[in-house]
Amino acid sequence: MAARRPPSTQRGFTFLELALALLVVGLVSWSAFSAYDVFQDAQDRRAAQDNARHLQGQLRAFALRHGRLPCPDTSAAGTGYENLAAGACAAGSQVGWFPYVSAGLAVPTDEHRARYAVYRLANATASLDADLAVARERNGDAPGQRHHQDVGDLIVALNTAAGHAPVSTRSYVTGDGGMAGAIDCAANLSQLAAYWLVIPLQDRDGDADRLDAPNTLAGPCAGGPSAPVSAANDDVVLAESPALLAGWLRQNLP
Ligand SMILES: [Ca+2]
Ligand SMILES: [Ca+2]
Ligand SMILES: [Ca+2]
Repeated sequence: MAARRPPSTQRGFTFLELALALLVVGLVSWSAFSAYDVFQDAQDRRAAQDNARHLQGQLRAFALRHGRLPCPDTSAAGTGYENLAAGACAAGSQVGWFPYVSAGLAVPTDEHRARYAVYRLANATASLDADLAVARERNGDAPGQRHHQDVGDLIVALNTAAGHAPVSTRSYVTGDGGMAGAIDCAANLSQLAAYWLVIPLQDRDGDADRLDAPNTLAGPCAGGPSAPVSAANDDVVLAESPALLAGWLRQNLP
């Protein structure tokens, strides 16, 4: 007589087991995706920081060559050209896009295209003029002389600006939520900026603008460069005070 097979221990998955298995698979792939997102975001931010430093290098080279800072590109579309009128930075142009084409660069994709502001406070007396976007003779060299309207005159303007208090109508940075005080453009004018650059990356605060609060398309205020990245703001800010920029230019005079 043939041995009777023992009853099979195999059986189908119960509905509960199946549901649990699917849940685990779902959780594993979700966490893999979020880890990938975090990694990708960190990479994007590092690239934007490199990009901002590269723009700073271009801007400083421009200053050495032209005796002024670039004039912003105030076109809505960001075509990459300085907003010049009769060869000089148009009055009132102090915030816009970085003028990539005028500075010899290609216009990057939207997420890497920098907002840019420059400090401009003109004065009828040349030695007191602090319009950093305009080349002007500020220390008495006659036309045709070697130092007529060169970087030395920009340094005079930067030294003048270094003595100004920040005001809400001209380029400045607010705090960082830490040492530099509250991130609040209205209540905390932390430091006057000779210029600032903001690379927007993604729209983190969901206002349909890649820039995130406190950065906006409109005003001369930028968030503190040392503010930590947050869930609501991934913008990369680079700013330089007049004193810092003057010091760098003095050390790198042609
Ligand atoms: Ca001069
Ligand atoms: Ca952003
Ligand atoms: Ca936004």
